[in-house]
Order: sequence, then structure tokens, then C-alpha cells
Amino acid sequence: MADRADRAPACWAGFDLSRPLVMGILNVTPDSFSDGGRHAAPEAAIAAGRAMLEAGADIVDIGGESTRPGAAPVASEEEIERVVPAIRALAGGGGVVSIDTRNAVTMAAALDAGARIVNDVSALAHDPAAAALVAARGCPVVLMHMRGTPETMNDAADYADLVPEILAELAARRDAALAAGIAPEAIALDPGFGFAKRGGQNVDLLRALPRFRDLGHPLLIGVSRKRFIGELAGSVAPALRDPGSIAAALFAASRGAAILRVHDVAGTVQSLRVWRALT
Ligand code: HH2
Repeated sequence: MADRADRAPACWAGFDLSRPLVMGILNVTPDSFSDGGRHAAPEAAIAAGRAMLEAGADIVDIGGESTRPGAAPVASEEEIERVVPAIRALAGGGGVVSIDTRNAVTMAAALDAGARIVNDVSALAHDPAAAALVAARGCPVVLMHMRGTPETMNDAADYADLVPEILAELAARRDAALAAGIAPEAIALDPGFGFAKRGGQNVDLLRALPRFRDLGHPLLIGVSRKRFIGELAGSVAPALRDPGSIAAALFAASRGAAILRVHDVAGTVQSLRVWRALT
């Protein structure tokens, strides 16, 4: 255990990691699985992002392409048009913004508009130019585990031995990032809940978080409103899954998660405050 604690990074992206960070989800899309269309207009997106920062979000994660199972890709030009107004407004007001994208040109446009962090569900595998871009910009990056693409990932969830395979595949993406010149301290890792994982596999992954922490990078956990939360809660629709999502986020925090990617910022911030006061 001492070894594990020694290897846990103390900070990431300029944040002190002695408490879990809250990353608010802002999908500027017409088709995201739980909030599609709600923030598609720039004014609505900006207002929602400001409300998250006021509620205590450390980071607002802005995405212009849904990655729900079966989602079709969006052209980068359209993705950039969707995300840049919200990035400019929120970063211009002093908020820390991450860009949730698989495309290098969108990463570049978002960083130019003031985003500070790149969050890539393909772990920089989708776009051959992405790793060099992140290395050149020197920005923090989240590398998430996935197999296939959002269109195909549901057919790629067969594992002989779930945790060791995902650990090895995520470590390989981390090693590719290091080989591209990305600094080790810039990297956060994410097991990728719901991405090429079926119901109970997500539960097994959550329970195995300490093994992911042993990779030596901060862990980001994105369980908010995902299908397995709805299943565990008893067939609950996506928009009604925040209480179950918070329960899973607190469990993840207790197992070493450093960054919690959530829809319900206010609820998560309050729950974390109480949980921290009691532990
Ligand atoms: N999940 C989603 C999108 N981006 N990034 C990371 N690092 N980890 C995740 O688990 C993750 C992510 C999917 O959720 P959401 O953004 O709510 O929906 P959609 O992809 O439909 O926009």
C-alpha cells in the first residue's frame, strides 16, 4: 500500500490532487445519450458551463461529438463550430476547460480558444496527428480505454480476462503517448466505462480501480448516467440516473479516482464534501 501511495501523483493540470476533482460534462451536441440537444445553442451551452463552475466544477469538459454506442462521427469543421464559442466564453471568464475530442484539428482549435486539457476517448489512437499535437502543446491529456469506435465498440466487449487485458491495452496507449514525447506527468488515465464494456464488466472495473492506480497516473472516472448505472438502479432512464451516478462516483473516489467526470456537478460537489468530512 505504501508503494501505491508513493506512486500516486500529487498534482495534475496545475490542480492539487489531495481531493478528487469534479469535471462537469458539457455536450454541445444534438444527440448525446442523456443531454443531447439541451446545450446545442451557444448561449445555452455557455450558461450551463457557467452554472457548473459556480456549482464548484474544477474543470468543464466540452464535447461537440457524441460517443454514445452507435454514434456516427461528426466532421471536424462542425465539431469546432459547436465547441469554440463555449470554450472562449468559459475559459475567457477564468474557467478551466477540457476539450473532449478524437480529432487533432479540433484539439488545436480548442487549445487556441483557451482550453487547457485534451480528453480523448480514443487515447490519441483515432487521429495520427493527435499525439504529436499534444506533445508540441505540452498540455495535460486524458487517455481513455476503448476498443473499436463508438460505432463498433459494442461488438468488441469480449475479454478472456477483463482487468489484465484493459490494463495492458491502456498501458500500451500510455507508452505510445510517452514515445510521442508527451510528459508522464501530463497524462491521466481512464478505464473507459461503457466503452466496449457490458453491464457487469463495468462493475468489475470499478472494483479494480486500485490496480489501475498502480499504473502511476491520476485516474479519471466517467460513470455518470451510463447504462450500467441505470441497470444497477433498476431500469432507470438516463436523465434520472444522477443519484446512482453519485454513489458510483463516491465509490470510485474511495478506490483512488482523482477526477470525476459528471453531469450533476452540484450534487457531486456536495456529496464529496460530506464524504470527505467523514473520512
Ligand atoms: N464518456 C463519454 C464521453 N467522453 N471521456 C472520458 N475521459 N471518459 C468517459 O467515460 C467519457 C468521455 C460519454 O458520455 P457523455 O459525454 O455523457 O455522452 P455522449 O458521448 O453521448 O456525448
